[in-house]
Amino acid sequence: MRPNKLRTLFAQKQMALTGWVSMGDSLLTEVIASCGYDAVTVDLQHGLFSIESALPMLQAISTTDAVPLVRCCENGLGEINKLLDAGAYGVICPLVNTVDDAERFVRACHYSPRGTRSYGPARGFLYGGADYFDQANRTVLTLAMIETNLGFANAEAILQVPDLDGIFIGPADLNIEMGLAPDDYDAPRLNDAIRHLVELGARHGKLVGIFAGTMDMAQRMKQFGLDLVAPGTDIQLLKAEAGRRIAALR
Ligand code: 3PY
Ligand code: MG
Repeated sequence: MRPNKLRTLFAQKQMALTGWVSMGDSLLTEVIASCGYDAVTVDLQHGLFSIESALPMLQAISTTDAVPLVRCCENGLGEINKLLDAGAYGVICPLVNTVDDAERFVRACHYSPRGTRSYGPARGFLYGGADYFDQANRTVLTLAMIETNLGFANAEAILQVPDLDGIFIGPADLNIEMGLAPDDYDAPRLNDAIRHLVELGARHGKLVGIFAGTMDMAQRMKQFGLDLVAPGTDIQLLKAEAGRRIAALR
């Protein structure tokens, strides 16, 4: 099976960068994927498109070397199975609050006996290779989002769920839960919480990723030692650069 390059980077303790596509368009996804990211995440939670659009987006990513990741819209076997069958090499699951949530997520991503993933890797074979079934459990990455007070309180236990590769921090939702503005990415409480989660990840030998809403935050996350950083969505990148060019020419 085609190796998961993210696993290689993580083994070498190198921070990986993921693009984040939420516009549901395969050409735009191909543009993002060709920019040099280590991975590209197709966001089915907040992306305004349905699962049918995820397939051409994953196909667009695989015209490049970027690893195809998805954020599922919820912790459900059906959608997660379809996305893996479509060739996703990693799943970021939103709103994982308890060990039970994390266990359900890990089971959805793994074939028996570890999990309940059903067999039918239609495009998994094409992207992954003929030995997909033998290697899939070891290849696909599972990242549980910590983005609520409850998830934060349970993070250490969640990190110890077997075969969960790590956590992915949702700073906007975590801010809201802490009574802060979603985009208050410089808030000391948020940054203390992130540092604490990074320490927990290191203690348990698990990965810690994050969405970074600003470049300042992305730089800070690099200093904090995050394993995986998403430095903005496709929409944020377009808006920022269009705004910058317009302002420069006015
Ligand atoms: C959050 O910040 O809550 C996220 O889910 C990032 O996409
Ligand atoms: Mg969120």
